[in-house]
Amino acid sequence: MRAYVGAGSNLGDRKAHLDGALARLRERCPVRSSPIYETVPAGPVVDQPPFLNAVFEMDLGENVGPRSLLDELLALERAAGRERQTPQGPRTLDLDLLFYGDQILEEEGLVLPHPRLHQRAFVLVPLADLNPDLHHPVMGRTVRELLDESELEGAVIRRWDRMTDSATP
Ligand code: PH2
Ligand code: MG
Ligand code: MG
Repeated sequence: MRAYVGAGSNLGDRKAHLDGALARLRERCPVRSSPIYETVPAGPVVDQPPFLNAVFEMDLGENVGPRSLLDELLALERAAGRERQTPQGPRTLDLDLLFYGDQILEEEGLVLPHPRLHQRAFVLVPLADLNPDLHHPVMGRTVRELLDESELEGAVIRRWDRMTDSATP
């Protein structure tokens, strides 16, 4: 079972927050990371610092279930000192479950695939680095097609970590 996680940070040591989350996730299963990008804040809160964003591809092996994976992600956010104040506002660490296999789900607090991912360059660009042929089961498009066809927010400013070996597990 494969899951994709969108990671973002725009408070404190942004790179350390992403690296820390990746290290913790790798304690449970193999994880591939996209490159890290610096991105323009998207959404209603315009006046906030730029984000670092990446996407993680988790090879879960067993089917732990999307709810239990989400709980683990939220625990990592809390461990990074995340405080929930302004919705879509600044945060030390944001870990969004983007895809859980090809499951489609609409529950309280958990919608799969993530309901805004197809509008966000800061998700689609790193996702395309990992798997451009990944199929979005609701949009009926691959990640590459979504990236090429859609009007996107959250533009990528630059690659942040050209020097690291982030594509290897
Ligand atoms: N996350 C948000 C709102 N806006 N913008 C960028 N560039 N990157 C994010 O991760 C992000 C955002 C809410 O989670
Ligand atoms: Mg988010
Ligand atoms: Mg979130």
